[in-house]
Amino acid sequence: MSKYALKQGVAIVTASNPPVNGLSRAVRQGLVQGLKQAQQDGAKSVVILGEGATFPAGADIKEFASGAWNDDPDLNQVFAQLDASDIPVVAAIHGNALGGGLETALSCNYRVALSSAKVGLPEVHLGILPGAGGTQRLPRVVGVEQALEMIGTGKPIGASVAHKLGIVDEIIEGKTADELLAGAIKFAESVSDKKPVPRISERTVEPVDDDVYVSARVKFAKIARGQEAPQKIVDAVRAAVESARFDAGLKEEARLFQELMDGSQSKAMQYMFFAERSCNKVPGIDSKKALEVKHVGVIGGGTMGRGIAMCFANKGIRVTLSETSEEALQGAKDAIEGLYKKSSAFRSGRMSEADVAARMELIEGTTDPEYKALAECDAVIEAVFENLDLKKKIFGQLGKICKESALLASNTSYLDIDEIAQASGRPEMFLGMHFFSPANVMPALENVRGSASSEVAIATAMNMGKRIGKTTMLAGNCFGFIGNRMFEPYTQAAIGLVEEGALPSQVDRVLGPQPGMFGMAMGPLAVLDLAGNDIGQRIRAESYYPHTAENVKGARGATGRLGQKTGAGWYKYEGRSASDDEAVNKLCDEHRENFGIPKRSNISDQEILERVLYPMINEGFRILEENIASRPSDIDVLYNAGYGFPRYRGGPMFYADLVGLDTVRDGLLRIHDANPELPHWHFQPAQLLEDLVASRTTLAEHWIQRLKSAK
Ligand code: 3H9
Repeated sequence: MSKYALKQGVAIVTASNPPVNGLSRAVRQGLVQGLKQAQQDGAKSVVILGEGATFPAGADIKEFASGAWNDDPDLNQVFAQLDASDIPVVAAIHGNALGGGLETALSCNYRVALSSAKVGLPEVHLGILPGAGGTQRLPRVVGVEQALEMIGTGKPIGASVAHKLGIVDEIIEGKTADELLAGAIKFAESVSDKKPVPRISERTVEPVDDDVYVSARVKFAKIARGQEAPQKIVDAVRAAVESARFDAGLKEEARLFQELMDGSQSKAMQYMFFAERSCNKVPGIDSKKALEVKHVGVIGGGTMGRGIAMCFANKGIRVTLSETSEEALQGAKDAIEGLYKKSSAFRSGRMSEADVAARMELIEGTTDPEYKALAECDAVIEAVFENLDLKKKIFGQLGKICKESALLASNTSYLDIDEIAQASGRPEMFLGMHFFSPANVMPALENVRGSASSEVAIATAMNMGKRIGKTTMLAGNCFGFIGNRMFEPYTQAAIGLVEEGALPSQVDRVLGPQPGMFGMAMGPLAVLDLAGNDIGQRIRAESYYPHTAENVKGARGATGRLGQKTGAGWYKYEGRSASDDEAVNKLCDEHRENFGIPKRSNISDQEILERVLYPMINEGFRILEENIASRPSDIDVLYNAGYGFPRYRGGPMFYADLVGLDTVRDGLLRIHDANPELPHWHFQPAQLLEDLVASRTTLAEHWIQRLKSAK
């Protein structure tokens, strides 16, 4: 809804829809009514603002799924009325004027803002374009090039930049919403007699060379691989220049907007928007129970430990890094400093020498084998290599030395959390915290609850993830937890295809980021080479996964070729550039001969896609059956943030609904029938998948029902 008041002859219309004043139908109606009331009251000008902390941050995204975003009055109808107003309308911006919010402001005659405010058109991150005049009005203010940059990247800008660009007419001194309103009323009074009222829709756009559109297309294809919205944004902005009239441009924008709204990419990205915001909120866990963490111990200064230490130092949290010798400790610290200085933040000047020094000062060191320096830490994260006995020994000692309230966490990516927890002697304060390599860069954090982990421990670990800016979700304890357990059948299937005769580059091309392909950030075999093929072998040897025996077959082909670090794995490497290697083909020939596997030359892209993705999805269903993940959306968020699953496909579980659960189930059975030697477990449909196919229910519908009946 919106609120209305009249002060000193100025009508004040306040959009009110917490938490971000999204432009729901009620808010849209309120804006229209407010304008009408202002006319009836003979107001000399109108100020529009948002209640609480922000100007409207866009259309109410919750209305997209139901279609209510389109109900009368829709945003274009509201903006047509704003545009037609003879009384000057001033948008008073604080917080975030994003998407439909900025479009509201651009439909007003003037815009004022607090200096702390941000404005932007981020619709591209939802798989759509600004559909209420943003692609037509913004170029009329800032020119085509700047508009393409803002709309195509979706990055908001600060009020002072917006002022320089002419989006904001005046910056209001002050910090609070009250100061903004007072300044806006003053501004509104100063323009109330100015005639004619300025309208952005009446401005013209300066044409630009074709090159500008071409280079925008090339840039967006690179930074938003596989996404349709950025390319349509270029079309829409071009329409602002080439349409004979403003109305005609708006019509073209609406057409392109609807095409995107109807497509699967926008549905996936809107789903991800809410999934990313809910994954940190664990059902049944009260986040207020989180303990404060001011000092973190990190055990192990290898690649993972260094990255983890950096995550905390970046947020001003004190770290004590434990290594086995002074030399190793110094090596780790030097490496961390080197990483800071190689970072784009440092190279671009956003991080100064002094910033690096301040972070390095927060990272202390210890080489004491009894970890006495960690006794007062609020949390200790172990990041040594994957060896169960070593981890048990470390936590046995930490259990003796650390203060009682300390959270103890292992960064293991596969091992049994309960077994390590028991060794600590305080399993209720123990959790897995699975960071992804490199931990200072990768956005995902998979926390893993043990059978005894307390609510306090879980809330503390989830809160730590939030504080260090990670997309954090909670998994249950099993081999590989959510992420690596699903990754196992995925990579095994990729290896199996190579054994049968596909080239590694063929498999990776089908799954990978090239135009028109599936869109994973990297193909599975390239990932294995990056991680090191030895790691997977060792993990399988140590694992308690009940189906390991079936899996090992595939890994043999590349024995001795450890990946990028040795210059050869599934590919041969010159620097980082990979190419297919005759030696791998030979190894596979020998392997086929030894195991009597016939060589195939007709493996299609579609077969590759199904054989690699469906067993991964199937494992996701088992993970849900076993309550290892509490929601399908947690799996999807983890797969995007940790494994490079394309966000515009919504994650493996969303993707399963998209292709149809019956298609996935039938595909699994078909593959298994055609290849009976493949691991049965990977291709036997999970019970939950079978049940949903039988009841003709999507996974999303099933989960909504499940949540309702749990209430
Ligand atoms: C659009 O405008 C289309 C038009 O061009 C054309 C239409 C025809 N609607 O992110 P946070 C919720 S498309 C509904 O954690 P922060 C969010 O789910 C829109 N709900 O806070 C969360 O709920 P909960 C273009 C929304 O402080 C809560 O608010 N605009 C919306 O870190 C807090 O969110 C955008 O794409 C919304 N528009 O960041 C802006 N926005 O507490 C999207 C947020 O239940 N929003 N919620 O989990 C953002 O970028 C950030 O939320 C913002 C605040 C920067 C505003």
